[in-house]
Amino acid sequence: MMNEMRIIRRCPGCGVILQTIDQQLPGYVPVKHVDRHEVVLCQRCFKLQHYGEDMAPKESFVFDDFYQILGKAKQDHATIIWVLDILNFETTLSSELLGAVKGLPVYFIATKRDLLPKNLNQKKLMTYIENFFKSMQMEYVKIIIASSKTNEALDDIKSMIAEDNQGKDLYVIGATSSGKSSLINTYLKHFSNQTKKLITTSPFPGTTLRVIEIPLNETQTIYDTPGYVANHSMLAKVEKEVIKLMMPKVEIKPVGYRLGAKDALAIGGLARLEMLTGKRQFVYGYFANTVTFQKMAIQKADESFFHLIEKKQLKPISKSYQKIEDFNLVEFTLPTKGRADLAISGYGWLSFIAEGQTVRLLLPKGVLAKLLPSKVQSV
Ligand SMILES: Nc1nc2c(ncn2[C@@H]2O[C@H](COP(=O)(O)OP(=O)(O)O)[C@@H](O)[C@H]2O)c(=O)[nH]1
Ligand SMILES: [Mg+2]
Repeated sequence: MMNEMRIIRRCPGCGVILQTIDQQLPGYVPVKHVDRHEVVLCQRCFKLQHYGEDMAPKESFVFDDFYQILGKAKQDHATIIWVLDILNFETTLSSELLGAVKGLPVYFIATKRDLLPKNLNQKKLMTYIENFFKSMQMEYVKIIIASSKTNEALDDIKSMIAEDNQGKDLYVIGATSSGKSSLINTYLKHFSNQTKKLITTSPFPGTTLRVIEIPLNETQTIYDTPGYVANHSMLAKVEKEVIKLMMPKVEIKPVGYRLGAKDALAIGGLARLEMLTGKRQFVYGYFANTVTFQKMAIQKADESFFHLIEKKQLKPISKSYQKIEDFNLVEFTLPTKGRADLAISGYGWLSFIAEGQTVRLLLPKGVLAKLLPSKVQSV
């Protein structure tokens, strides 16, 4: 009958139109549930609500012989130089990791400052990093904000090595790609080697890892270590060509999108934001300038996102993450006031005005996202 009205049932979780036909398509519910219940969640939302914790990515680190190297550092009563990628350090540290250097003097060098907006208040940035370590109950000697590209804070690093740590060996540690080797190279370029000893690379005692030994004088050596791998980082999940597109090389220009409830935003072909509740606002993305964004409706988000991936209309796109089964949907409740960041490990972060709203991220399986205080935007 032409004028017969049919009630279309939607999932109260995400608004998708429910269907009982194709398990691979959005809105699928087994028919027995539609028949039996008044309110039915689509399978995707059902899984999210019921197995959310099991499916949510967890921190995972690959240490190889990292602890062995730290053991040697302890024997040597060495000084630790812990290099932090200023864009990404929050998701590459854990209490367990930080606990491993207990008893040794630790200097944190937050490098790659040149990649953050220039006009940013340096004092606030320092307070942000200090507060991070306070929240981790981590003690240290000093935090230095630096850049191996612009030589920022090179003098501080030089005097730290020359004065604070006379004669002590220095172990440069940190996550892969945090900038350890670049920092050492920059330092060495401005350091006149006073010894006849050579820079050598050797398998470290008791390990399979190659550590570079750089003699500074007759007694003091810098060790450039391979560090450890944050396996939950986007950097550990995608192919080399994608990493090249994904890692910022020049100052990040934040991109603002006006988003309200029911809006979604593709962040390249590697992530998608979904705003479930809350007032319309400008959400800022801090990603490499090569990453492209596309606004879409949550209701059609799966269709739109994977269509864009298929047509190669987003950047970057990974060969390993092309289908809905390759991704996880995770949910966060933002704080009730101030600003908040949602960091996607190894990729970038989103900055929100926080008002207790619910947001979701579609992420490659195994990639970690973390809710953080605002790093760059003042409250
Ligand atoms: N813009 C910028 N890039 C950096 C800086 N330090 C390191 N990088 C880049 O970050 C990547 C990893 O650096 P690397 O020193 O090899 O890290 P490691 O794995 O910790 O030794 C490389 O592509 C470097 O060019 C920096 O201060 N500024
Ligand atoms: Mg290195």
